[in-house]
Amino acid sequence: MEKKDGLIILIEGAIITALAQALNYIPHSVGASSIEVVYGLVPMVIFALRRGLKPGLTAGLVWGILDLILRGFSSGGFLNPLQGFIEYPIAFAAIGLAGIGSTRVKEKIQEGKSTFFVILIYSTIGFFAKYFLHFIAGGIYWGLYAPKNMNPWIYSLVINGGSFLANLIMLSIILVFLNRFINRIIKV
Ligand code: 218
Repeated sequence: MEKKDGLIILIEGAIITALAQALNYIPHSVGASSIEVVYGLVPMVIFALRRGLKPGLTAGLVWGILDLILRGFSSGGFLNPLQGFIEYPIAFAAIGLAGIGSTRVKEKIQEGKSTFFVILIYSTIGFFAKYFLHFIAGGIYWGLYAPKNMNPWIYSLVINGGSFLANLIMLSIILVFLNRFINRIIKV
């Protein structure tokens, strides 16, 4: 890789991170629940698949720090330093795990085959890692918000498992709309 390529990846990552954060200002809770649809997850996993694991993890990490500063402290998403660390920098970085599928997706593009399911599978890995961390944090720290008599871990499973599924559905729908362009977006 040339020095120039690294700079282009860095700039691309900065633009994707800014876009992902801007999308966080579109209302995204499901009904009155704490289940959330995070539109920025889509550009983030696409970036991870396009540029690979390390850029994906890094962009996620920066997004997490940005969201903590811009929204976390003021929205009540930050409860204490360890919880904040797990649910923002770490959980957001975990989205970048989708990048382990970068080579596989590009092989599919090269073979002229559909990339829909490979993109979905590797995005699922990133989404799952993120919401698994929120699930753990939820069971430990968010039990107070559970309906009376509901076990905190069940509550956390409903909210974070629900968010995980809601985001997978949202991604699938957007992938259908992006069908004609997605390979050109991922191919470098
Ligand atoms: C049950 C429960 N409620 C709330 C949270 C906190 N949480 C969940 C998902 C995503 C984020 C990051 C900001 O979008 C946060 C802080 C939880 N873990 N569990």
